Amino acid sequence: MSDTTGYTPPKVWTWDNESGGRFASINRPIAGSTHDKELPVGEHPFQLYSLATPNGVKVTVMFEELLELGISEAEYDAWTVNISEGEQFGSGFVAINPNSKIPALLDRSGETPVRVFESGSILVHLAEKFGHFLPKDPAARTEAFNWLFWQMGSAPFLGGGFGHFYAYAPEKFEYPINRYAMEVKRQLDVLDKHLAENDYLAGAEYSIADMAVWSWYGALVLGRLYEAAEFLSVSEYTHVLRWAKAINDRPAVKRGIRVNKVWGDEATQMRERHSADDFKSPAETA
Ligand SMILES: N[C@@H](CCC(=O)N[C@@H](CS)C(=O)NCC(=O)O)C(=O)O
Repeated sequence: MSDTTGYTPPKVWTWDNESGGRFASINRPIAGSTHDKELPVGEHPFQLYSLATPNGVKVTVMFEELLELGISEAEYDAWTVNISEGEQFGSGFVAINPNSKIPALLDRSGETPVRVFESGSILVHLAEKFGHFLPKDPAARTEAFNWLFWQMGSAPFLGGGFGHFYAYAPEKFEYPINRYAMEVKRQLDVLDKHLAENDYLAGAEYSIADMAVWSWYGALVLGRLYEAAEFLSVSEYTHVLRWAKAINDRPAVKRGIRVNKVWGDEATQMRERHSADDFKSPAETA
C-alpha cells in the first residue's frame, strides 16, 4: 500500500496542541479540571449544566416533555456551559461529570444530591423517576433501550467522524470523509428501514429513544447539522424524514431545542432557562 500523505506515525505519540481544527484549543489527552469554578445553583430540584448541541438537546427536550404533561416536579434550571471556552474543565463541572462533556445533571430532589452524566443515563434517570417516555410493556421497553444504546454507539461516527472531517477539520481529507459518509448513510438506512414499519423507534409509543436519536439523525435530515443534507442525499430516507418532522412539530421539542442555545438568530437563543416564562416573548411578559 502506498502512503500518499507523507505522514509516518512516530514510535510514541505526543500531544501537538497546535494541530488545528475548530476544537484544537479545547481538546486535550488528559482528564480533570483546569481551573476552580463553582457551578451556579437555582431554586428547582434539577440543575442542568449544558449547551444546545445534539447531546444537550436530548435532555432539555425530555424536561420540556415532562413539563408538557403537567409534571411540575420536573421543573429545572438550565445553565450554559460554553465548551468552546473550556467551561467543561471547571472544578464544579468536573465534579458532576469527570468526563468533562455536556450535558450533566444534579438531581437535588432527594435527601442527597445525585450526579448524572452521559445523556443516555440522564434520559433513563428521568424516565424512571417520573414513569414516562419508557414503555411499560417489557418487549417495547427493551426495544427503547436497544435504540437508545444504538444512538450512543452510532452518533460518534456521525459527530466525531463524519461531522469532524466534513465540517471542522483544518483541511478536507477525502479518505475519512468517504469512510464516515458511507457509515452515516448506512446508519440512516438502518433507521429508514425500521421506521418504514414503526411510527416510533420502540414501536407505537414516542420514547426517550426517539429523543436521543432525533437530536442527531432528525437534525441531520432536517438540514440542521453540518450543512450536509444535500451531500448525504437525505431526501432518500423518506421514513426518517416523516418521523423527524412529526417530532419536530411537538411543542415540547420546539421549546427544548432553544434552551442553552447561544448562537444563531437572537430571537431563538436562550442562555439560561429557569421557568416556563423564559419562552415568552418580551411583549407577553410585559
Ligand atoms: N456520550 C456523551 C457525549 C457528550 C459530548 O460529546 N458532549 C460534547 C458536546 S455535544 C462536549 O461536551 N464536548 C466538549 C469536549 O469534548 O471538550 C453523552 O451522550 O452525554
